[in-house]
Formats: sequence, C-alpha cells, structure tokens
Amino acid sequence: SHQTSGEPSKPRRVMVIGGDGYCGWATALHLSNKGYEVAIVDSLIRRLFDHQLGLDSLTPISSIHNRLRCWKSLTGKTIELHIGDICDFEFLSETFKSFEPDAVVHFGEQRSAPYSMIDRSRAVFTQHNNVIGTLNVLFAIKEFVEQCHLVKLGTMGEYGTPNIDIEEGYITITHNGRTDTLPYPKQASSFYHLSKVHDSNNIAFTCKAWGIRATDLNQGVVYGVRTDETEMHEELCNRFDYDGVFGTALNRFCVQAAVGHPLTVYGKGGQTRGYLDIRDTVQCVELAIANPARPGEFRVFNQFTEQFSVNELASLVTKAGEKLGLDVKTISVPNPRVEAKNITTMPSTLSLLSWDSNHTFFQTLFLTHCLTLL
Ligand code: NAD
Ligand code: USQ
Repeated sequence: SHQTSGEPSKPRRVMVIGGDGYCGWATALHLSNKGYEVAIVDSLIRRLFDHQLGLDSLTPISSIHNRLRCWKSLTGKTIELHIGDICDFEFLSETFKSFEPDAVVHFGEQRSAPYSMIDRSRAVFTQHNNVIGTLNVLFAIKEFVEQCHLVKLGTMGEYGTPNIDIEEGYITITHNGRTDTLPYPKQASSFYHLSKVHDSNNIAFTCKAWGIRATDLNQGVVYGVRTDETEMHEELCNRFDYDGVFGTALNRFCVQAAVGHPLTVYGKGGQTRGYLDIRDTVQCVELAIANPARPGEFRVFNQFTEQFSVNELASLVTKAGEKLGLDVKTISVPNPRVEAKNITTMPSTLSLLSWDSNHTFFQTLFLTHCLTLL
C-alpha cells in the first residue's frame, strides 16, 4: 500500500539496522517518537564483542527486549524487533518481506578502527561483516522493495586527510583541458574505514546499475549520550563506550577527566576530526529519511558540527574540568595508529546541520553529566 510506482508517498516505515547500538538505538527511538513505524534489525554482536574483550558501557544498558517493552509502556508505541545477522541473506529477506520498509537506515557494522587493526581475523571479520552486510541490503532492496531509500552510515574517515578541502563525495577536476565531476579520492587509514570505502563504491554502483536510491551520511566522531527519548527512562539509557577499542575521543576524555585519569592524547595530538553531538546524529538521519534521494541518485552528505584537533579537545575538557573543580592532566601516549600528524584542511561543507552557536554545551553540561554517572 505504501509503495507506489512513481514518487513514493511520505516514508513511514523505517528499518533501523544496528538499532541496538549507540547511534542506532537513539535513532530508532527518535524516529518512533516522530511517528514512523520502526523495526530494529540487529545481531546483538556488539554486546558479544564487549563480553569477549572484557569491556562494558559506562552506563548500564538494558537488554533490547526490556528496552522495547519499556518504550511501549511509556509511549504506547511498538518497535518491531528482528534479531539476526544481515550477512545471512535468508534472514534479511524474511525481514524485508515482512516489514516492507520505505527507508532503511544502516548502522549495523563493526565500527571500531582499533578493533579492525587487532589482528588478521578481526580485519577479515570487519570487512566481511560490513561489506557483505551492505551488499545483502542492496540486493534485498532490489529484490523486495525497489523504491526503498537506503540511508547508509559512512564516515568522514573515508576521505582520509588530504591537503586540499574535502568535498561532499564528488570533486570537479579539469585535466588536460577537459572537465569532469568524479568521486572524491578516498584514503582510509584502517581496515574499518576501508570497509566503508568499499561500501560506498558498491552503493554508488548499484544506484547507477539498478536505480537504487541512496544517501551516504559521512558522519564525524559522535559524542554525548543523552537524547530526548533515551532520557525518558533509565531502561532506555544509551550505551557509552570509554574503553580503548570502542571509546571515541571526546567521550573517553570526559570519562578520564571525571575519574582523575590523565587524558590520553595519542602522539602529538595534531590529528583533526569533525565531531557531532548524538542529538545531531538522530536529526540528520531523520532529515535524510524525510527527504529521500531520487531513484538512481547516490547522495553524499558530510556531517559534523565542529572540528577539533585532539589537543584542542583535551584543552576544552581540561577547562570544563576546572570549572567543576577538577585538576585534569594530559599525557602523550605513543600513537597506536598510523595517521597524519597535522591536518590543516578540513571539509568546507556542512550538510543538513544548521550551525548552533551554543554548541559548546559539552564543556559544562556533558562533563557534569559524566560525573553523575560515576
Ligand atoms: P555500535 O557498535 O554501538 O552499533 C552497531 C550495531 O550494529 C550493534 O548493535 C551491532 O550488534 C550491530 N551489527 C553489527 N554487525 C551486524 C550485522 N552483521 N547484522 C546485524 N547487526 C549488526 O556502533 P555505533 O557507534 O552506533 O555506530 C553505528 C554506525 O554509525 C556505524 O556504521 C559507524 O560506522 C557509524 N558512525 C559512528 C560514529 C561514532 O562516533 N560512534 C561516527 C560516525 C559514523
Ligand atoms: N585519539 C586519541 N586518544 C584517545 C582516543 C583517540 O588521541 O584516547 C585520537 C585518535 O588517534 C584519532 C582521533 O582521536 O586521531 C579520533 O579517534 P576516535 O577513536 O575517536 O575515532 P575514529 O577511530 O576516527 O572512529 C570513530 C568511530 C567510527 C567513525 C569515526 C568517524 O569509532 O565508527 O566512523 O569515528 S571519523 O573519525 O570521522 O572517521
């Protein structure tokens, strides 16, 4: 009923792959709250990685079943749950046939660069899981819901750190007197980031070859834990990683400051990335869903609100700590990663996000929040 031959009606049914994870859980609740029919698809493998590596979320997280029961009892809204691995095409086919999504948001990947660099088996797992999973999603769309819009989480790290401005997916080049708009060069610096490059290539190809409609959201490093929906009840609380494998820079620094551990700046600390609040993540995804790509269109959006070097992050957290009466120290740890030391240029474009001048909220609020969690 919701599928039409021409321009589809407003997207209503959204499948959130990876909906038990950090970005996916917040997004699933946000979309459900906004009135979308949501189905979560997740293999729960992230919870298994935590057990295997002896890691845990700083915030206690409920099982996915309890999370969804809690959401239902608070809001009356049902979020469907399909537990399984998207690399299993039979499983994925069944979920597509039963749910018939208008849009699929795909967060369901192994997303840690350090994890992908632990050893051969983790490198192979990461690329297999991510590349085959995405390929299966593309085939499922083609076979079962041709008009479905794919919103795929990519990463700013696909571009690497070139010494020219980064554009959104494409760059116009004049060579030997002729001009063309070509895919922006990719120079990923981990097997994880490379898996995203391979995904982008496969998606771009299927848009051309099969007329798939897709949006690649290249998000920067996400920080924060609270969203309007996850705050509604403690059982809805999102995960918060602070360990050396899944913990990302700003989140780790806030926890380190709170517990009196020196901030671990890798190498010289000149590495510069784009960062965004998880509350912006959920809004960006909703915007992308509400405004689908056209059939055959491969849209690329770069998403972050501010850019910082690791040193700048450390000094922001130090200042925020001072305000709270904490004496925050920083240590330089030999960089376990192979990455550019100083990056002078960053993307020139900001998609979908409107600049919010109060965006430095985390200097006080976020750190205070971390402290209350401990
Ligand atoms: P996460 O590890 O918290 O969540 C990923 C979820 O996907 C987990 O629940 C996991 O069980 C599930 N999953 C993994 N492989 C699966 C498979 N084969 N089948 C079904 N489910 C599977 O990660 P996150 O931080 O929420 O990141 C989600 C996505 O957003 C990733 O693609 C990541 O690259 C992207 N992203 C994250 C950040 C960040 O800072 N966290 C920044 C930019 C982009
Ligand atoms: N870093 C430190 N100290 C730490 C942790 C990290 O100095 O304790 C540095 C790293 O060397 C790196 C930077 O901080 O230069 C960012 O590292 P990170 O672990 O916060 O982020 P990254 O590995 O880039 O990966 C994260 C998510 C990934 C997402 C990516 C977006 O795990 O899923 O794709 O952010 S982006 O960075 O834009 O590619």
